[in-house]
Amino acid sequence: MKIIKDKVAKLSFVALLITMTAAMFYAPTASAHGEKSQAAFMRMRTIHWFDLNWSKEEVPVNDTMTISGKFLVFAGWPETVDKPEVSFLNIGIPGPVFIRAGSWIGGQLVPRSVSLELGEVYEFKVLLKARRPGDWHVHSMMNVQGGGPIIGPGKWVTITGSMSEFVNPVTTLTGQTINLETYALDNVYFWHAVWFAIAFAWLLFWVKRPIFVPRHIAVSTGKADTLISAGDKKVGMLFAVGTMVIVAASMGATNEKYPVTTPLQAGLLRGMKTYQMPESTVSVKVDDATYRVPGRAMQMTLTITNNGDSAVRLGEFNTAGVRFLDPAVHEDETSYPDDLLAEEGLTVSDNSPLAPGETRTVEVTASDAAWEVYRLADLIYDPDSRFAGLLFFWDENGTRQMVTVDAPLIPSFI
Ligand SMILES: [Cu+2]
Repeated sequence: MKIIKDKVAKLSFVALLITMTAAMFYAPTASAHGEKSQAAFMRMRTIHWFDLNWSKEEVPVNDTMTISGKFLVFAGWPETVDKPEVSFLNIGIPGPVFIRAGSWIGGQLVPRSVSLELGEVYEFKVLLKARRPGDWHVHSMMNVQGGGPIIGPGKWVTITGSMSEFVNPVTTLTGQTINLETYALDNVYFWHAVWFAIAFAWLLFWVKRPIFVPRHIAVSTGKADTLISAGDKKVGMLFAVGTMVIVAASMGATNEKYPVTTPLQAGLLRGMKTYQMPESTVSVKVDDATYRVPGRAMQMTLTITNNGDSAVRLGEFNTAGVRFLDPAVHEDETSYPDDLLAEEGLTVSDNSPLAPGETRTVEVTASDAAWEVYRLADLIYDPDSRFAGLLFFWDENGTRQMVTVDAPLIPSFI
C-alpha cells in the first residue's frame, strides 16, 4: 500500500514538473498589450491620440523609424486618475526591442517627465532605433504619475536582421565616442567578480575547519577564545586593511580615468508648447448617446450647427484610439492599424453637406468589431458611464475641423 502511495506521489510530482515546464515555454501571441483590460471610460476620457503616423512597417536592426502624432489631454479628466502634472511620454513595447533615440513634445526634447495641461493638444514625435528582430506591436503611451499608463494605439512593426549587429554610439562631451550597448560592461563584471571572490575567500578561510557543532560546544563550554588564533586575527586585519586599500586606490584610479563626471540629470519639464488646432466653426451638442448590450455599436443623436462659411460633413468619430470613418467623406491614408480602423464604421442619418448657418439633428452610429474587441462595450462594468471622443468635420476644400464631444452613454438592453 505504501509503495503505491509513494508511486502516486512521485508521478504527480513529475506531472506537476512537466506542467510547469510546459507553461514556461508557452508564450501566447497577444495582439493588444494591456489597453483592452483597462476601464473603457478611462480610455475614452483621458488622452485622445490622433493624426498618428508610424513612418515604417519594416525596419532593419540599427535603422530608425518615427511615431508621430498629436494628443488631446481631455478636459473632463476622470477623478480617479491624477491630473497629468507629472507625465512621461513613453513607448509601449516588450522591452528594448527598439531603443528610444529621442522623443519630443512640441519640438522640445523630453527625456524627463513633463507637465501637461487639461484641455490642450500637443504634438509629439518619438524616434526609435531597431534593436531586436521580430514582429512588435508598438504603442505610443503616456505614463501619468498617480494615474498609471495611458496606452495609445499600437501598430505591428517588423524588425529584420540580427541583434548582434546592434550598436548605440554616443559621443560624450569629453570627445570620446562609446557604444552604450556594451560600454563599461567589462568593468562592471570585473569589479563584481573581484568583490565576490574576496568574500568567497574570507568564507573559505573559515570553512576549511569544522564550522558548527564543535564551535558551538566550544562556545557553550566557555572556551570561545580558543576558536580564534593570533594567526586568524592577522588574516582578519589583512582582509580589513586590504578592502580599504582596494576601495581607496580604485576610487582614486577611477577619478583619474574619468575626471569629468556629472550627476544624474533629472527634474520636471514645465511649460510644454501646446499645439493650436484651427478654431472650430462647427458646434455639436450631444442630445443623447446609447449603446446596445451586448452589441458592437454606439448611437449618438447630435445637433450640429455650422457657424463657418463653408459647408461641412462629418467624416470621423474617434474614441479610445478606435476610428470610425464615413468613407464618403474621409478615407484613411496613414495605414492606421487595421483592428482599430473602422473604414465604413460611421453612419450618419443625413450626412449631406451642412450649409453655413444651418443646424441639423442627426443620428450617428459608430459600429465596428473593434467596439467589442477593444472592450469599449465593457463600459457596462465601469462606475462612470460617460464617453468622450473627437469628431472630425471636413469642408468642401478638404479643410478639417475637430470638435470634442463628451456626454453620458446610456446602455440599452432590449
Ligand atoms: Cu500592443
